Amino acid sequence: MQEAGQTVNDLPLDDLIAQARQLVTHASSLCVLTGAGISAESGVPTYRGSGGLWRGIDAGDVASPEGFRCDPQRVWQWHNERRMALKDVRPNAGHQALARLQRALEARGGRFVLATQNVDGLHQAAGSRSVLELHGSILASRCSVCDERREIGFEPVADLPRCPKCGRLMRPAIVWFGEMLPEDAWLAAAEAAATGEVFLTVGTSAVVYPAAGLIEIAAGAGARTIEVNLEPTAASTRVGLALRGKAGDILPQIVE
Ligand code: BV8
Ligand code: ZN
Repeated sequence: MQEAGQTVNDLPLDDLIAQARQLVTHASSLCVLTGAGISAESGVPTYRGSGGLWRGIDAGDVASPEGFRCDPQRVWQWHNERRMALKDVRPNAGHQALARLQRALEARGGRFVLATQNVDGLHQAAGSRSVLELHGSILASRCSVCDERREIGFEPVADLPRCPKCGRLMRPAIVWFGEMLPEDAWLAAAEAAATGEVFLTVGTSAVVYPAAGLIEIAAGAGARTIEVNLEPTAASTRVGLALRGKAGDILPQIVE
């Protein structure tokens, strides 16, 4: 039990996992937000941690509309390299635990919503269904002008792919800084966070908005909130249970 002055998060990790398991397995509605940390154990680099994707380069150059306008070749090259690096990457135990959790919860008539900031498609590869891709997908391209969209998978694309419909430049189907999130995905995620009984955030530093705002929406609506992350995040003081460790270790214990 907690000593005086201690918070629940000072309890041993096993106790916290037991409490999280209790909440998650009895929830009738659960909303999950994931970030790059859940794919780290699959070998996909995160953005801000050590070895992060954005170490040494300015995100604005390769993850903003201005960067694309300024040097589309460089942006496509950077995305081609990321996609080809994803070719041999597999979902890990963390992705698989969330896919199992969705099946179990839905089998007993519960409501499960998974919103991810990741663009790597690993939740879908693990069997998760109806994944809300808040920041789009690196495995697709879309026209920079019309609504044409093409799945491109892991294959390299021509230097500067052109839209088959209107001839303009195709771009990665990713949400860049300063761009709106896909409205349907965002609204579904915000509604799930506002109405869910339990909210679980996994592997995100919680610094990018509006995605990180889902944690506040859930907490503000009275949901029980749980964080699974390797290190403290901008949301750690806002959640009820903060579990420190690897998603691939902790999630299977919560879901088992
Ligand atoms: C918008 C492209 C405007 C995809 C990305 C000032 C204050 C507040 C907000 C703003 C501001 N100035 C501008 C803004 C808005 C801006 C924003 O939030 N900026 C932040 C950085 C300050 N947001 C936007 O621009 C968004 N759009 O606001 O629209 C608007 C409004 C109205 C009308 C018109 C327009 C768009 C945001 C999307 C940007 N796109 N990337 C790509 O290239 O991949 S963001 C980028 O960060 C990725 O998408 C990524 O998903 C996202 C979040 O990163 P994380 O997933 O959290 O990854 P990170 O590396 O940071 O953390 C990983 C964590 O995992 C770490 O904590 C680590 O400890 C942990 N971990 C590691 N290993 C493990 C682990 N945990 C568990 N297990 C492990 N094994
Ligand atoms: Zn077009």
